Formats: sequence, structure tokens, C-alpha cells
Amino acid sequence: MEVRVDAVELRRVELPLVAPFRAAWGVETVRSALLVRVLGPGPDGWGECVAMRDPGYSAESVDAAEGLLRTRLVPLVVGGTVAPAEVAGRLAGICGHPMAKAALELAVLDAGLRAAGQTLAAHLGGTRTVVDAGVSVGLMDSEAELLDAVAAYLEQGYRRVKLKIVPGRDVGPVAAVRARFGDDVALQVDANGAYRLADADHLAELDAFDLLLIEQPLADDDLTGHAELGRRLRTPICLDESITSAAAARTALALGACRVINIKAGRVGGYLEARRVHDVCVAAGAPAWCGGMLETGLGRAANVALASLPGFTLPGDLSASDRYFRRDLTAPFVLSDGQLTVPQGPGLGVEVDGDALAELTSAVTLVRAGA
Ligand code: OSB
Ligand code: MG
Repeated sequence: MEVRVDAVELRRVELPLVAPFRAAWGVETVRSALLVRVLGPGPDGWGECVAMRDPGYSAESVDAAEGLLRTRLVPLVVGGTVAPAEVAGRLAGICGHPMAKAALELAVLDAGLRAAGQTLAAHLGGTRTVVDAGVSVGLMDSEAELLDAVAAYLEQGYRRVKLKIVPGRDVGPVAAVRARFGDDVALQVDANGAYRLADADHLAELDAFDLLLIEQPLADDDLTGHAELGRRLRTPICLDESITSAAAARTALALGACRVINIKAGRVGGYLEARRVHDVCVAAGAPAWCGGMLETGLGRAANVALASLPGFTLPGDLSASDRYFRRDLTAPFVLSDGQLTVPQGPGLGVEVDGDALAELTSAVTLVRAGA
């Protein structure tokens, strides 16, 4: 599948969130996203860069990703043809910046799949037509506020709830959610690396609440710490930030640093590498699930396609558009019996709403060959 790339549009969009989203890495009130549009003789291809506004979750930020795409990454593919599977190799001379690279690869892949009439889900090896929806609940100022938020999400039908935790806001909120909603709720927590191994006895108090998993309790580079912590907890450890590639996934599983993996395409440099992470998990018998990064409908469509692969055995951070946005860039993703439908059209399988795009865009740059 060859894609001719005549020009690439980099477009910043600002989507106000329905409520601030707070985690150990900071708070987001507006999703400032970067869209990548591949322009050529065939249908446009779209990608979404999931870097956050600030480099708090990882080293990337939306400004840095935009600058690197414009000056270094796009010039490596623009003005010629490239197969989607070759994009990562073209970009390999640039270290790091997986989220910027993933967005460009997705845009090329989408253009190619739209031209070929194939869905992203089929291309990746998806086998489901619907995926279970889970919701990530940010840190709240009060327990009452948290319980109200969880009540509303359960009412809407979410099949799994994830609570963000930090030291001082962990065992109490989890106990309160269990007390109010019972033991049948599929519940997990995400620490975004906010703890130290010295917190092991405290984290072991979470074992009383029958959680599906605890996500990224320690720093991203601390695999032996996670392995030691895992021996002291009954609750399975899941890694997010630590898993930067399929090789990293293999290493983490081999060291016993985790039993479960959160797969995010942006974090590992693209959907094709994300599929390889999936394959590592399947080979190791490790449960996997699809993570999220407050994506617009474009990135959400790609995540839902990825989550349709058979190794995604746990519900993902795949929520309806209205969990984050009053207005999305595509027709909104909606819950149906706690699930989202895998798009059936070619490529991402969703169309950009031109009015929404115009209204939410803050800047556009067109990158051409030799420019
Ligand atoms: O750690 O999983 C995370 C959002 C932004 C950055 C990191 C994370 C998250 C989430 C939200 O937890 C997932 C989502 O609903 O998109
Ligand atoms: Mg996480």
C-alpha cells in the first residue's frame, strides 16, 4: 500500500472539556490537540497527536510535537510515496517523540486505507464489532464530588471505572466507592507514577477492595521496583508509562514488573507498534487493554479499532465523546449498553465535521516538500 504525500497539514484544535481532568501529572481544562492531515491524489488521511499541553505525563508536549513534525518529521515523508509500514523506519533517525511519530504514521495509514477501502480495525486484525467502554475518573476535590461522578457514569452504563489516585487520595476514595456502589463494579486505579517502593505497605491496603489492577504505581523507569512491589501486592500491577515499545513490554513481562499492560498507540510510536505490543501480550498470556489520552473523535476511532483485537481482554479507557467534550470533531461516539461500535467505514471510518473543525481550530500550518 503506497501513499503519495504531496503536503501535510498540521492543525491545532482546542476542545474545552466538560469538566477539568486532574491526575498526578497535572490538570487539563481544554484539550489542545494536534491533527495531522496527509494530502495527496487520494482521500485525505487523518492522524491525531495525543501529546498533552504540558510535558507532565511524558516528555512530549503538543508544542514540541508540532515543532518537530514541521521541521523534522514531515519533511521525511512529504513529496514522495511511502507505505504506512515504512513510516516508522523513515522517522527512526529521530530519537524519541513517539506521539508525534504516531500521529504522522496514522495519517498516512488512514490515507492508504481510505484509498484501499479497508477499515483500520480489519487492517490491524480486529475481530470484534463492539468494544466494552471504561471510564477514567480524575482526582476530585471531595469524596462527595467523586461519588456523584461515579454514580453518573454507572448510570450511563460504563462497564468499568478507573479512579486516579495520589498519596493522600487513594484508600479512602476507593473504600468510599466500594461502600456506595458495591463489589460488583469493575474497579481499578491509576497512580501515574506517584508512589515509591517505600509505600508498598500502604498500597497493600488496596488489596482489600478486589481491584482489577493498579496502574503505574511507581516511576516509569523503575521496572525492578514494580517487580518487587508486585510480590508484595495481591492486586495485579498494570504498566502504562513504562511500556514504550513491544520490546519494553517483553522486558517488563519477563521481569515480572507487571501482569497486565495498558496499550496506547501514541506512547509506543504508532498503531502498528501497538499491534506488536498486543502480540507480545497474547504470546505471554498477559491481559491487555486500550488506554486513552482524551482523544477527539479521530483518535477515539483509531483506539476503538485497536481495541477490537482479540488480546484486548479488559475494558479500555474508551468512553463516549460526551465524557470529555460538549462538541467533538466527528459525529460523537455514544454508549450502547456500555459499549462503543467499531467504525465500519474505510480508514478511521469517521468523518470530520467541517463546521466543528473550523470553529475549534486555533492554527493551521501547511508543510510541503522542500519548504
Ligand atoms: O494515565 O491513562 C493515563 C489521560 C491523559 C494522560 C494519561 C492518562 C489519561 C487517562 C484518561 O487516564 C484516559 C481517557 O479516558 O482518555
Ligand atoms: Mg495511565
